Amino acid sequence: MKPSILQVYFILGTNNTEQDPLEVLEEALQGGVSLFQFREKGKGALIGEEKKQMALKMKGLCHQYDVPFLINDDIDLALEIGADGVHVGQEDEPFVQVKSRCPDHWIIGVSATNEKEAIKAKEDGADYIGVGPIYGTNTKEDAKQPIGENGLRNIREQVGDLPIVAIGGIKLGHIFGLRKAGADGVSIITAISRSKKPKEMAHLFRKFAHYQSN
Ligand code: TZP
Ligand code: MG
Repeated sequence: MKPSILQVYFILGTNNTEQDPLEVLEEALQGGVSLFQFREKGKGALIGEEKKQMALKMKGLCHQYDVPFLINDDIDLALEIGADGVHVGQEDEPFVQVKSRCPDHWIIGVSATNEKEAIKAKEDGADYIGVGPIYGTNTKEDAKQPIGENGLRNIREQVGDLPIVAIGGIKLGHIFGLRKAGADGVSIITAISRSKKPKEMAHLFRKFAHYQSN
């Protein structure tokens, strides 16, 4: 996997926005996000057929813009609808088991909050790790203590060139520091999903991320 695909990694569930989630996603895609994850959990989350239909529509949109479509946790759904990969947390199905069920070409990511989890993810063959929460976040109810840019830097030192995306409370102004601390990109929910202008916001993220990579 090319690390640059992580530059602007947008994540969205239907309860992360007051607007129509499909409109928010389309705007984010127009703005230039590089990777997308459907993360449907928490209050009012869609389940069953409704979740599947939403996933199918989101996949369709992502593919119109040539952006890979990943699903959080739900490997069965990802297999059923032909997603491009999955992202799993530390509390989900063991990674090695997840990997054995997924097609070889899939992008498979794992969350890591500390060096031990990051090293294990690398050994197990993760394509990338989502490192965080870096800053405080209201989006994830069971989020751990923020690890800051120092926590990210320590993890980068341990995992060599394993692709890393930073996550948790990230705003535009954080990109420079996060790239410097070793992130290949930033993963964002709120800064785009609750923006009044998701397209413009996504575009700014892309512009900053791109600039930082040169
Ligand atoms: N994992 C760690 S923090 C987080 C997840 C899914 C939430 C990130 O959302 P936001 O709104 O960008 O802080
Ligand atoms: Mg999970």
